[in-house]
Amino acid sequence: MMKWNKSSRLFKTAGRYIPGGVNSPVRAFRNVGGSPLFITRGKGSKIFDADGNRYIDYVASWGPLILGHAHPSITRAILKVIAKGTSFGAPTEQETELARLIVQAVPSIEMIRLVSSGTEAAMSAIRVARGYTGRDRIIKFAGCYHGHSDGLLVKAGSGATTFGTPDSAGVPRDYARNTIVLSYNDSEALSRCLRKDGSKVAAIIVEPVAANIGLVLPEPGFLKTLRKLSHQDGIVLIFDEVITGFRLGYGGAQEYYGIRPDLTCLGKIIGGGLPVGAYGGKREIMEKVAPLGPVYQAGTLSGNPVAVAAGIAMLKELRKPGVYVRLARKGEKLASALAAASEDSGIPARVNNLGSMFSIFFGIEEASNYEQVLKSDRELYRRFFWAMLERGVYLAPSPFETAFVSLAHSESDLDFTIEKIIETFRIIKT
Ligand code: KE4
Repeated sequence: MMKWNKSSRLFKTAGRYIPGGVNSPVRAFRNVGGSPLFITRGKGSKIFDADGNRYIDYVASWGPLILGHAHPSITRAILKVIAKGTSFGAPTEQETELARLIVQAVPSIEMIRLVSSGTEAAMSAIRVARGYTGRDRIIKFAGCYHGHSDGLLVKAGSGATTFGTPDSAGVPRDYARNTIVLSYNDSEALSRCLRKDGSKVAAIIVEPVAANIGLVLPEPGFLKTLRKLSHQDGIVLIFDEVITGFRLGYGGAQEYYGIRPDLTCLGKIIGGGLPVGAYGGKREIMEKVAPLGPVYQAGTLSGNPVAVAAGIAMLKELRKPGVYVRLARKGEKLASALAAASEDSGIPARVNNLGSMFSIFFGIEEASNYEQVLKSDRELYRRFFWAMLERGVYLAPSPFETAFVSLAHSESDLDFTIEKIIETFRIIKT
């Protein structure tokens, strides 16, 4: 049996100085109970906690670690630059190199601004869309999460749903008034809304594959309808690819589904595990961004040389041939094992999988929007989570997150995980 005394002690101490003992709510294990593991190191597909336990990691720092932990090329890239200084507050050649790599990888991006988080990327993209169109309204989809800026914390799907508080305290009422929230995959509701308000809407922001309510895929035609209707009304279509960017393919979800948004938000993977976000897209829109245009956005550590070095190393690894085929095969192998375990054990569950991402929703058959996902059996997920953790498999401590496989997950990691899935389904049934 695993022991977690050291993590519990560390958690108690952390709680004296940091709200909830964590620097981001979802890490607090509130949705699965118990106290979080304090991680001391990671290597490849494994992470190790303060009590010396080892786990196969499917959280991957919530997405960035697509190559696994402490990948040698990333570590080397960081070590190479760090001795030359960590930040200058001045342009560096490497920032242009990372920007160029992203522009080459994502056809809809003609120009891009680097920031330090996905929240900043989404918040800034919205502001540019408003500056470009002169309109105030935005449309988002229930369950989609775009970071914690005020206007987007309206039915956020990630931490907020885990906490059952779709709107956050502290967000002024009139901010939410400009945010219209529709149901993901509901093209009908979207066209009704645009018939009424289309001319007032600056932007539609969407996760092309929703990954903050667990993994929920776009239904055939949904993204195409988004593109067609937004184009008709002169609305800026923003793909929030903070998770799917360089995860689903080197060109992200937009390449996978063949849709060209006007703006794209990126984060996570492009920083190689360090803080990098970005927003970019059509030149005529991005030219509105200061100092070129009137839309202000800034950041002391934007394009930070150390973070950018990690990001460049990451993208150079990901553009190697065969990477995404190998990642998808690993994801599919685990997803089908989960579906088979549900079938064999008679425990109803819906497994969604796309490439190296997957989620399991207990007790429901359909998981194609927020409302359906909320009906899933959280108690059963909690039991599943702990049974897997005790067996050395670290899944997301919330049913409203997505599991990620990395290139570092070996065949034996996958086989071990499948063995534990089968064992766990046997015991959670009781
Ligand atoms: P950050 O500000 O956390 O870098 O990115 C915000 C963000 C924006 N867009 C999407 C689609 C995202 O998924 C996120 C952040 N994702 C969450 C979990 N899925 C990060 C984990 C956390 O909040 O601690």
